[in-house]
Amino acid sequence: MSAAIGARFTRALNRNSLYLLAGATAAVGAGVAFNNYQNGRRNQKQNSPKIWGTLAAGGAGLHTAEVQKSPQDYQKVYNAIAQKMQDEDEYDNYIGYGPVLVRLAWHVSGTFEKADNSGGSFGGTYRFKKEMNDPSNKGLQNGFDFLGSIQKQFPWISHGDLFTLAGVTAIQEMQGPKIPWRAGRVDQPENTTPDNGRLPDATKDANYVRNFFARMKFSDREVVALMGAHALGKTHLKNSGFEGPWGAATNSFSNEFYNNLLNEQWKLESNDAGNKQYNSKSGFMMLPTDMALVQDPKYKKIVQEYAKNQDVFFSDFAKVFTKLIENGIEFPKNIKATTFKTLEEQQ
Ligand code: FMI
Repeated sequence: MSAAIGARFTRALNRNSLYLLAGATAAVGAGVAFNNYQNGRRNQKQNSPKIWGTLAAGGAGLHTAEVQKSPQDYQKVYNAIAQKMQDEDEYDNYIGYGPVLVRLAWHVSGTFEKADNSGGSFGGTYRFKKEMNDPSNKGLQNGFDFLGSIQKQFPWISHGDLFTLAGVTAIQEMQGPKIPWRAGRVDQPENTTPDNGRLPDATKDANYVRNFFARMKFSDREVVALMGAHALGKTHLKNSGFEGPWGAATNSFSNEFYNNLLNEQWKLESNDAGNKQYNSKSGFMMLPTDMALVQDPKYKKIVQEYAKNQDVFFSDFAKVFTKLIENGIEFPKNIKATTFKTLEEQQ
């Protein structure tokens, strides 16, 4: 198939699935609740996965991705984000925007609920007030505002694609692993915005972490790999009620988080907001959920492995981050992953 015919085929598929998705939205608008949470718990009676089941071209209720642009177009978006990260490197006392963009990609994806495939990165619903104002999302507005000019420059990109592509860009530009990325998320209307309360609570223990991430189909190994992103950035009292960085290299992606977990002398202390966090003499901190990864023997084994071997961590992280940002989405075979070149590689 020539590229031109391929592109036409994609567009035909797009219209079709758009129509189907519009049908779903209408059904939801007509009062068929599929998205009803109370205190973070699903109301099973109102679960109506059948609606989604009848919709998607392929899988059981998954959103079907659509794509209209070439890998070169997405590389241009990557470059614009990467360049802006360099130009505005003074953000957060010269940590830069990388960490907050990674956290944004995670939080827009972390609302996914496998019971009915609601939430997740597909619909780009973080752009709506309800999700933006979720107390768990405090501070992420900075990442959203950073992306405003990029969205203006590339008005064709969906919010879900932009948020996830920004996370991938940030990881790669901070010397992290290559993360092959697939396009095709489609903006969904406001009434599909997931309720607040779907993101995890940082004050909890290993069992809580395990159960929480099981909701999104993540194994122990995947949870430990994901949490390694806490090598990046810092906690901010005004956002989360915690304070301090997890390590020294706050804008360089590495396995430092695991080494610090194992090697620092940790002391449980109350911070200025009255929340308990672990502090070390080096000025680093750990959340209770981070410390759970060395308190639980199964998690600890994996922490030790990643501390010893950064390559294994990088390879596992790339896979699990892709899974996180693609949860709930079905990608037709014609949508291929793009592996972006870093700005440095293009010089
Ligand atoms: Fe983390 N995070 N995170 N985090 N995160 C941050 C900052 C932060 C939690 C809590 C938490 C993941 C998982 C989880 C990431 C990346 C990732 C903060 C401080 C808190 C309290 C926010 C602030 O500004 O005060 C958990 C325990 C509960 C939600 C949790 O499960 C995952 C999976 C990732 C990505 C893979 C990054 C990069 C940051 C730094 C943000 C910044 O602005 O510096």
